[in-house]
Amino acid sequence: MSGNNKSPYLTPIAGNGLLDRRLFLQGGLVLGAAQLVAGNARAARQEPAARPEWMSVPGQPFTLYGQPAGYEDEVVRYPSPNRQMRNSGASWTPLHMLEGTITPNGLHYERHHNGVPQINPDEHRLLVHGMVRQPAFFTIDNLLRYPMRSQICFVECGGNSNAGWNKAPSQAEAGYFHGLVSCSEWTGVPLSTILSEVGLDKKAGWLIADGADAFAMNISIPVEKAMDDAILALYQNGERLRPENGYPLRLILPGWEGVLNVKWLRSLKATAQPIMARNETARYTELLPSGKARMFTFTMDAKSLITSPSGGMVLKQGPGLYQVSGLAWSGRGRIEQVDVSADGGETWAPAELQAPVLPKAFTRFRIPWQWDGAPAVLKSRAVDETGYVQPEREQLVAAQGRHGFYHYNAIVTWSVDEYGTVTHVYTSEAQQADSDISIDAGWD
Ligand SMILES: Nc1nc2c(c(=O)[nH]1)N[C@H]1C(S)=C(S)[C@@H](COP(=O)(O)O)O[C@H]1N2
Ligand SMILES: [Mo]
Repeated sequence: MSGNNKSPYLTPIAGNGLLDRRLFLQGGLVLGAAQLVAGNARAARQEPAARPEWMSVPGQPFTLYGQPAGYEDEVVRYPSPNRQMRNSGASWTPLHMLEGTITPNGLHYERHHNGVPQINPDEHRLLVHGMVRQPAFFTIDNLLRYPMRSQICFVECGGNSNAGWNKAPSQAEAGYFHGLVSCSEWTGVPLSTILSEVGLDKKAGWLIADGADAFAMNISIPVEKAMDDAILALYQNGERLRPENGYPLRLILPGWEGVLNVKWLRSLKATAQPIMARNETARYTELLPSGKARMFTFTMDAKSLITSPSGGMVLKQGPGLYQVSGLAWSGRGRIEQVDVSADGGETWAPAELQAPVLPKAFTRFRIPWQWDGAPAVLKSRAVDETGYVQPEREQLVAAQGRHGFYHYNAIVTWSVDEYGTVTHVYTSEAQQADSDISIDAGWD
C-alpha cells in the first residue's frame, strides 16, 4: 500500500470526521497517521537511542505472584467516597484506563453491604434445602468434583451510572461514573446440576439465596433462571474467586442485575414464593412516574460507553486521526451493532465490533475519527440482538421519570472543545428536577 493518502476509507461517512471502520483493518494507521510517523522520525534524528539503565544490570528475580508494573500504580479502583461507610459501599472499575474486554481480578468493581468476610473454605458449606427431595450440604471440595463450565459475562450493579439521573451532568471520569460493571470469565458448577442432584420439586418457583457475610444478604431467584444458565462460581479469570468477589463460592446469573449474584453463597432454599427481602422491596426496585414501584427488574438492558476519549481526558496531540473506542454490553444477549456520532447525534456511523462478540459480555467497539480541531460531540448507541436500542437520555427520563436510581442505561455524550478537553454533557437541558443524587448516595 502506498503512502499517498488515497484510501477510499479516508472520506468521512458521518458528520464531523467519522471515518469508515474498515480504515484500520485495511492498513493500520499507515495512511491517516502519516503525521504520527513524521513526528517519531523527527524525534529519532534528534536523540540517538541510548542504552537504557535497565540494560546494564541484571533484571529482577522471579516472583510467586506477579504484580502490575510500578509505573501503572494509578490504575486502581475508585473507592467509595463516603468514608463513614467503611463496610457498606462500592468501589468502581477504572473502565477508561483499561483495554480489551476482560476486567483484571484486582480491578473488578466491589459492592458490599457489610464488608468482605474472611471465609475459611474448609469450613464453608452450601446448604440446598426447602422444596427438594433430598436436602444436602456441599463442601467446596464436593463442588470441585462436579463437571464445570465457564462463561465470560459481565456483572453490573443495578445502581450503576445512577448519577445520570442528575439534573446537571456529573463530571466524574468514565470509570467512576459507569464502573459498577466488570467482565470476567467465571467457572463453576451449573446450578441446574446441583438442583437435579437434590431433586428440585416441580412446584418450586423460587430459590432464596443467602450470603455468609455479616449483612447476611438474601434475595429471591426465579427457578427458571437457575435452571437456565446460572453458575455456582468458584473461579474468576482462571484463579479462585477473590475474597471481595465472593470467595469461596458465589452465584453468577449472566446478564442479570448484580444484587442477584449472591457472594459468599451459603444456602439456597427452594420455595413457592419470593421472600420479599429488603434488597428486592425497599432497594433495587424502581419508582415510576405513576408513583408505583416496579420490582424484579432482573435483566440489564443494552448499554454502551465511549471510554476513549472520555470525560477528563485531553486530546493532547491536537487535530488529527484518533481511534474512538468503547464498551457495549446487554443482559439480553449479543451486541448486534454500535453506532457512533461525532455531531451530537445528527449523523451516525457503525463502529467495528472486536471479535469474539459474546452474549451478555463486554464487546469492544472502535471507529476511526478525523478530528479537525473544532468542538465536537461524541455519542455511542448500542443495539442488541433482540433489536433493543439504547435510549437517549430524554427518552429514558420520559419513560422512567427521574426518581429511578437504578437501571440508568442512556446514551452517554462527551463534548470535545477546541483545546481537546473532554467533558460530560447532556444534549437536551429540558429535564428539570427537584433533587439530585450524589454518586455515592444510597449505598446503604
Ligand atoms: N452476600 C452478598 N452478596 C452480594 C452483595 C453483598 O453485599 N453481600 N452485594 C450484591 C450487589 S448489590 C452487587 S452489585 C454484586 C457486586 O459484586 P462484586 O462485588 O463482585 O462486584 O454483589 C451482590 N452480591
Ligand atoms: Mo448492586
